[in-house]
Amino acid sequence: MFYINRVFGTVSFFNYDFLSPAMISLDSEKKQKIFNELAGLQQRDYCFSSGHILGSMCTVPHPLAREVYLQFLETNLGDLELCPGTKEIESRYIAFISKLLHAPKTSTGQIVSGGTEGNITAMWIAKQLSGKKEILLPTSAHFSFQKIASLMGMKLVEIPVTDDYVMDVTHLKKKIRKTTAAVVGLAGSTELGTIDPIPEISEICAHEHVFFHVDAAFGGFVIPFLKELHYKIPDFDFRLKGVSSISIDSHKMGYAAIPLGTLMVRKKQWLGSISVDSPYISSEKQTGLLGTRSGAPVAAAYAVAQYLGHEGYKQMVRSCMDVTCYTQKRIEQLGLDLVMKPTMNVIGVKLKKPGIVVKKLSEQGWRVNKIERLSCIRLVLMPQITKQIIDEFIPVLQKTCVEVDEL
Ligand code: 0PR
Repeated sequence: MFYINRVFGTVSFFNYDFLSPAMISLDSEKKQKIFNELAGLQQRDYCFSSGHILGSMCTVPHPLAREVYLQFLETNLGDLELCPGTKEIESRYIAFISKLLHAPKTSTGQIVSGGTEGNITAMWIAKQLSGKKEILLPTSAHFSFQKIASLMGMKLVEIPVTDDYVMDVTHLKKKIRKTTAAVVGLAGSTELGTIDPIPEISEICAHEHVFFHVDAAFGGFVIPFLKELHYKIPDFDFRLKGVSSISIDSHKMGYAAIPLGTLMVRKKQWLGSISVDSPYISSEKQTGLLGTRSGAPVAAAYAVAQYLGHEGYKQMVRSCMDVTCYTQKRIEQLGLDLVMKPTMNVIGVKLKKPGIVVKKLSEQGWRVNKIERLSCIRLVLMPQITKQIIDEFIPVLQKTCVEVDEL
């Protein structure tokens, strides 16, 4: 067994003395048995390449992400001295996200595992900075805030939404108080892909000196490109002075591998409020929730961003919106109603019994989500969904809706 020592460029034998030869030599029979077991179980999973997953906010990772992920499997960004190269990749990826979100020079980013950790980290900072515990958020906010309330003893105050399913700013104004730690706005809601009136909320928060977190887990890789494609949607990024932090997920519309998101904060020093001394690792301080964390998804996402570039993401969003528009038309032709005109590549289809329809579709191999709260099913038109797939899906949806008296 040999390996290339990347630091000194030498080739040496890998010291596997701590394992018996039988444990490391890849006995082909034994390996096959394990693979068979795993493959048997994996067969039960739905896979994105089937085209039948219409309700997930994730997608098939870009082929480059696969290759790079494997190459960085052993890296640990929790110990920066061991991985200065991977740390540099992380910095370059944060610089890419920073540019996408027009973050100012004073800002910095924290790599996180996704939207949940991004929201937790943002609220942790808001609590530390303000010493307060109340979070004002729209009723449409992601359930990760329930975890935040429970973990950090914070209180959630729900702000109602308008008929367009976005935060009602008049209510927000009334609810901001001395005890408010943070306001949360959505740039791409989980249920319908709506965008809250971020510019108005930003102005209110700047005026009241309240921390304003934008949850752009889904919309962060969509809205910048929609704007360039001339869609009329609100601004959502750091160009708005009242925006304090933004979380954005690469494992959703960033076409990268799970798990990866970034939390960008307006001022570098804010991360100090969530840093702890780390006396027995190479860096003096460690920031954020995790200790050991893989560099593999970071390197994979950076590779994808380098490969696709701004234009590549824009093309992807254009194509997702094209398929969304097509899907909307086909659904309306069936005689079903949408909850609202889609803002981005998420569609809510109104149904009387969404749970039953979802179950029946699942039995036929199609995965969509039920949203009982809004009496609808949710379709997410991710990059792997084509018009041909929609052409296959529509007759199945029609037949199912007829069977259960929805049509
Ligand atoms: N914020 C928003 C606006 C989200 O939509 C989500 C997840 C999160 C935060 C939390 O992100 P993580 O799950 O990355 O921590 N929204 C997706 C959803 O609930 C998560 C998801 C993705 C679920 C793919 C299923 C799935 O197949 O739909």
